[in-house]
Amino acid sequence: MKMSKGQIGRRLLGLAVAGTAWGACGSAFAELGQPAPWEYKLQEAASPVMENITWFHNFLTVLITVITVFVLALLVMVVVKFNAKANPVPSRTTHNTLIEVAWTLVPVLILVGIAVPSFRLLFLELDIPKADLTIKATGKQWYWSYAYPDNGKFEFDSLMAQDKQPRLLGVDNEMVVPVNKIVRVLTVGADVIHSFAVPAFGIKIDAIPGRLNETWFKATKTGMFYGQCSELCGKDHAFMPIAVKVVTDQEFAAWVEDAKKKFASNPANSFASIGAAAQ
Ligand SMILES: [Cu+2]
Repeated sequence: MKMSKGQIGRRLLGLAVAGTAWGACGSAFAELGQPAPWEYKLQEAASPVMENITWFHNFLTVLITVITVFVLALLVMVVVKFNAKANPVPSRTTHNTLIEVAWTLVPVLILVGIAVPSFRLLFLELDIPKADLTIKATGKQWYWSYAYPDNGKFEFDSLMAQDKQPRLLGVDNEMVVPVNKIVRVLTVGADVIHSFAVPAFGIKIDAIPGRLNETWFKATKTGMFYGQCSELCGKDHAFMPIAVKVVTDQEFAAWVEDAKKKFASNPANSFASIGAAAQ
């Protein structure tokens, strides 16, 4: 079937409109703590670190857009004004001190402007504040185990639950944390390298066998927040989600009491009972 120019134009216009509509859907369906269909932006921030990451990302996006448009404009100007037809007798100018100083200094200043907030963000992520509680996340093939050494030394496994929503992110036992408290997360790998990542909190840290890594987050909103193992760790790498439930202080205290009983029979907790027996 041959299309006229008008038909092709209308088809292209239709595609552009559809693309814009998808884009709009992405933001319309954006949900806190989990991915949304056609989402193209970062997940909504639920921690100070993620708020900073989002700001830095937006800042860089604006900056590179301005630079790219500026360079494109210069190129278009050169093509139009200085081609052989429009400019048959080229200028023989070889140096211009002012412009040479400018095109050296301006990029340096831009890089300094990027470096300052970049380092500030790095320090925010890596300089771990005094923690209100510590949770140890152990990556295993292919699920996570969470230990609460500050709250009764219990540990439990968190496996993906097929029947739970959101699909491939729901788990049987969520990691539970109190809202507005600084949580220190220790990560370790039991077998191979995994990676503990929760986008809404802006954390992603490798869980390596024989090495304890640490990071932190302060969840500023209650609700469910999902992440995934982010280091290719074997055949079920895609099926070891991370689900973090952020609750109030009272709810957290109640959960700790329940969890101590519920997970008492977990063989992983034997270290606690051995410790008690030795005393
Ligand atoms: Cu993994």
